[in-house]
Amino acid sequence: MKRVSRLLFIASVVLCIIVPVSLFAGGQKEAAAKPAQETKKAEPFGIAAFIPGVVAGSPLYEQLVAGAKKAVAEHPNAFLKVVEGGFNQAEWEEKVTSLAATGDYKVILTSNPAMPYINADVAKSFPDQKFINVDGYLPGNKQIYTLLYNQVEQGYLAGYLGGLVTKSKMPGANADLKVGMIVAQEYPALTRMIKPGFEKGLHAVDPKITLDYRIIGNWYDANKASDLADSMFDAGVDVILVIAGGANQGAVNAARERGKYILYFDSNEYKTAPGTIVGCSVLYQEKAVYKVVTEAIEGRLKYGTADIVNAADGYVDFIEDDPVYIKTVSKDVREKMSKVVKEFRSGKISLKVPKL
Ligand code: RBF
Repeated sequence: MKRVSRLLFIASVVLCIIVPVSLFAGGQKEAAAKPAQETKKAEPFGIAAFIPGVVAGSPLYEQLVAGAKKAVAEHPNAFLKVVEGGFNQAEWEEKVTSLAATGDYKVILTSNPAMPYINADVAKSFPDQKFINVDGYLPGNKQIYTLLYNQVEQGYLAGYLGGLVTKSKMPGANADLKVGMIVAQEYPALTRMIKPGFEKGLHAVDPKITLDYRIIGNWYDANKASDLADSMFDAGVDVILVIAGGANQGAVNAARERGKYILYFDSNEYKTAPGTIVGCSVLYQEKAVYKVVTEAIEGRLKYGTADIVNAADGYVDFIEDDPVYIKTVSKDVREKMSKVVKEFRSGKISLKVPKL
């Protein structure tokens, strides 16, 4: 018995040595057979899209995800993870830090004007981490690329249409010359670019137009947006610009019920409330994200740069060819609007971006 078990032991030791060695040799042979293919394969390029809020209902975040997905789909070595940071802004830095700490992502991609400062803080602890921050501005940080839209022009385009609508004979318009604006919260891009641009557009139509301006206090409370819109309509407002992410829907519903009008910002949303949304003053963030993410994956993006793009560059625009717009807005208004839109697109009119 003893001999048998000794033999079995020796046999298993021999097997243990021979089998893996032959497998290893086979593996080596396979590897040696396709070295060209191995070297051609690009390094994995991970992108974490950090959404400061939630994607659904926030036009620029929806566009960011769409643009990043498109760029990633064209590069087999790239992959994308979308992380929603939620509405507690105090938690964003910790969440971005956790993403950087994984070391899994070559780039952290994000969007809004508050994020460059958070990214810059996180960058100090992770010197190899790169950041792309669209809808933001921070020049001179070697780890961060930012792209700012000229929102003075975007605001002006919304304001010009708002002014034309409030002065028009369209069924929801009255004689009061009062236009509204509902925002989620205040921040420099809003108070120094968007709001002054909007007022400039209104006053280019008629200096007597007054602005009824209200703040919700967060980016999700659709009920509060609806209450604010109702009280503004009661006060004689007939058209409201909304910049409140997920809360926008409350104002849109209130306007629909009262036969009044909404100006939408950032994305083409005419079809979501035909007859109610009278103007969409947009940013082509999907196109911008697609471009810069492609450059990042291909190693061509210049970190440390802060670009600013406007209507003449093709990133700020007003949607005037949508059938819903053409059906909703009277011809005289559309013709006057079209003249101004063309002047922005050609660069004949351009507005300066202030210091933020
Ligand atoms: N826009 C949204 O649509 N949804 C959001 O949740 C949202 N959160 C923001 C939080 C902060 C701190 C800041 C500064 C901006 C936020 N924005 C949000 C606004 C967005 O960046 C942009 O200014 C507006 O969409 C107008 O273009």
